Amino acid sequence: MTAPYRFHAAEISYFSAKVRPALRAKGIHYLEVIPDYRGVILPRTGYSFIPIVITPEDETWQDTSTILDRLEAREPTPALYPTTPVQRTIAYLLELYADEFMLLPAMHYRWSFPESIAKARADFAAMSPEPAAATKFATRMQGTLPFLGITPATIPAIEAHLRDLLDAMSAHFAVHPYLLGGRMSLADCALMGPLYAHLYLDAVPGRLLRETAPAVGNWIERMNRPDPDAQAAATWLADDALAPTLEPILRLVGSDAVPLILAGVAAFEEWADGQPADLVEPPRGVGGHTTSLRGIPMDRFTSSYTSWMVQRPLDAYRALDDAGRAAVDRAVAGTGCEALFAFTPRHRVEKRGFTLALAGR
Ligand SMILES: N[C@@H](CCC(=O)N[C@@H](CS)C(=O)NCC(=O)O)C(=O)O
Repeated sequence: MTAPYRFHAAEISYFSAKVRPALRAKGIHYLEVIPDYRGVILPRTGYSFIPIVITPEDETWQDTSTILDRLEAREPTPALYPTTPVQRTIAYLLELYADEFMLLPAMHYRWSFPESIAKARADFAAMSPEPAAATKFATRMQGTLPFLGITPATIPAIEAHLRDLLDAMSAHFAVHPYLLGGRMSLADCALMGPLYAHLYLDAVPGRLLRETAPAVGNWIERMNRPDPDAQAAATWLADDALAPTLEPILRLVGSDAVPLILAGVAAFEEWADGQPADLVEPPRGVGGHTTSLRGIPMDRFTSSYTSWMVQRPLDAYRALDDAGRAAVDRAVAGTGCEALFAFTPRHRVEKRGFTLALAGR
């Protein structure tokens, strides 16, 4: 038997929750271990992010999008990435939404309510041999709320978005077990980050989910315990179709998330325009910008990483032939998601090792 993959991850970690169902659905021989920051993660990546995956050949994978891309290439069955134009592009779009926008309700519901805060702090402390370090980390996470745009003024819009999403997902899961039909995809995996690791496990939103959206709870449990044989035998909807019940979800993405994400990318591009030609590695945060959610102004820090994430659905869309792009255009018509596919970035961001760099420099 070959050595197992080693997955440095945590149950209450957003991005760990995105990768875990993929490892399980593919029936991969892996061990989930408590993150070893000092001994493994920092020396191998230069960063303190989880999750990371160490392969049987001792390669280090960091960043869940990269991890899932590589896992799909090495362990293709059951596939998580559709190969048909509409389903493939929508899977990347929902990954972008889950990773970038859903941080708002996930971080709000974890860090705005005393009951949630107390549980999250205790959960962090339990994960760490150094309770003082866990407390420091929790305080730092709590402190990021205003930088993400989570303030008393914007909270009602963030909460309204989540309620609408839970309603739309409940209606969808009443008909289909997964977002694209009969089996899980990249889109389901990505949405497990906010919906499982934060909203299901945290005290206050955990009650909201269980009381108002049991079908979402059932999807979460299914996602975390997939049967690889059943996944391999199941299919996404035939003929590259999207379920009619997915459309309300795409409308929420298009009306609330796409404008907010594009405002962040526009601010990054403006920053990048003004940088000297020898500036290669953008910092993670490059100042701030103002956007809005449901008509409420929102100030946020400008993240270089958002530009990298936006490229994923855009690259998938641009790789299609004319007929494929036309099919995607028809699928998103009227949802607001058209604005994303119409966007052409001036700056391309790429990964060099584990670090982001401005392409061509
Ligand atoms: N884009 C990265 C994000 C990873 C990430 O932000 N992980 C969180 C835990 S869910 C973390 O380690 N945060 C530490 C920090 O922000 O210092 C990915 O997809 O893996």
